[in-house]
Amino acid sequence: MILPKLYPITDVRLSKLSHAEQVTRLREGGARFIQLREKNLSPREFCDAAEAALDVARERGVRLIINDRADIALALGADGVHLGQDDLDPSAARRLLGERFIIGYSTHSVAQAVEAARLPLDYIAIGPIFDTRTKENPAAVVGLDGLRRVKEAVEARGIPLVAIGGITQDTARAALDAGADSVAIISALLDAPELIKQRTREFITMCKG
Ligand code: TZP
Ligand code: MG
Repeated sequence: MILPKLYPITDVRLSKLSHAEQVTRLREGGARFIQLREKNLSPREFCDAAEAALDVARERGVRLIINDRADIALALGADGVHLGQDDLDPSAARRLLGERFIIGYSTHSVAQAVEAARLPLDYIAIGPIFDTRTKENPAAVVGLDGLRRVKEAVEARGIPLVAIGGITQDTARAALDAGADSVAIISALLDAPELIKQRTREFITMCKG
């Protein structure tokens, strides 16, 4: 699977916008692959919000990944699910979803990434690369050196690597140069809602260079 270099993730509290509105603005800026991340709504509420966002995504040619919830991804026919270390086991998610769905998986160390390389995944995320205030109780910072080590460890498997955590316009290039195939970003895209489109464009331009 080819991942776009920019992988935005939604955050309703930070942006003060619905998931659908965030997808709209991110798409206007050029994003084509977006994760819906929701840590505050009930599963039922998240499913409703995701359905509305998926309508926007389908209309505009965006692939949508659902954070945490394979059941919601399956029920809505989203493009995939992103699982953490405590979510449904990726092999179980693959049995549930089949080959058509994208499955991504969060890792926080070289050891976890090596373990992940054996699983039926479409991409592996590693982070936090830098300090982040967006995630509650983040694991220890991995750093660019850690990212390089993870790349070396999983390279032979040929699986795309997503860097996440504290990445900004100043550091996205370094993360890509250290081996990330894509950078996943929340606050540097969303903390000023009126700038989402512009910042998305800027990130995409920078990631090309
Ligand atoms: N997983 C590791 S760090 C992180 C997640 C979800 C938060 C990323 O947000 P930001 O604002 O880009 O640091
Ligand atoms: Mg999770």
